[in-house]
Amino acid sequence: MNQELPVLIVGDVHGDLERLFKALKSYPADRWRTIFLGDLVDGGPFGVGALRYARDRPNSEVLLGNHELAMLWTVRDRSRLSFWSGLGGELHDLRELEGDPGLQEWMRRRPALLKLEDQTLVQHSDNDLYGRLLEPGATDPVRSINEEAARLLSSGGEAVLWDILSPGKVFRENRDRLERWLAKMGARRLVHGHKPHRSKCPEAYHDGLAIDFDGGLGRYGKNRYQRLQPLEASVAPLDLTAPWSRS
Ligand SMILES: [Mn+2]
Repeated sequence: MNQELPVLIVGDVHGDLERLFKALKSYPADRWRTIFLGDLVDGGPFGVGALRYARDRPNSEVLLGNHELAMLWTVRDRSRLSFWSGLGGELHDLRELEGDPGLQEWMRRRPALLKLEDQTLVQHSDNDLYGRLLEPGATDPVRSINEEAARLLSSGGEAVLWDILSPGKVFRENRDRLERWLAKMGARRLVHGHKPHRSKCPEAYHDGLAIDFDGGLGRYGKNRYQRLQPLEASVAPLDLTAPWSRS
């Protein structure tokens, strides 16, 4: 990973590979460090295609979203099928993933969180429940949470993770919780996806302490994803969206 490259954030894709290609056209992979916020699958027809594309894009990192989790859960336990279908799961994508153990294994190792060099914390869901995975007294909280998430994903602990990854809008409604979470993680600001905003660019709130990059990129699925916001609402360079970080 070339950490000298400027950071490009990609919000929730939800199976819309065509719009993802279009959004990334002006950001060549060799010139950007690309961070996908998770939820590449479900809601649209090319979820596994989008996952593979993100996996294979040079200089890229992919975070675990609640939809990747739900899909992995369904692969392990077929009785989850109707639950997952209700989330927008595509049966052809499930078959594709079932036939690709290597991709499953790669998905199970996706980090829940990342912390960038400028102390930006990056995670899929906008809540502090990730803290449940933190081992008390851990010297590296991000690593501790990621290790516990990986352990749960490889030992049938999907239900625990689901309760952590599915709630959203926690920080929008409670700035104190955001500030406490950032302090706990030793971070200065948060970048997340998961809950679609309505702006034309990634939506910063609480004075830029948090930025939501879920700009409803996917054209399919639920109504909230059919507003056809500009691609720039979901895919954008990090620093340009937070003027305070350049000071
Ligand atoms: Mn999500």
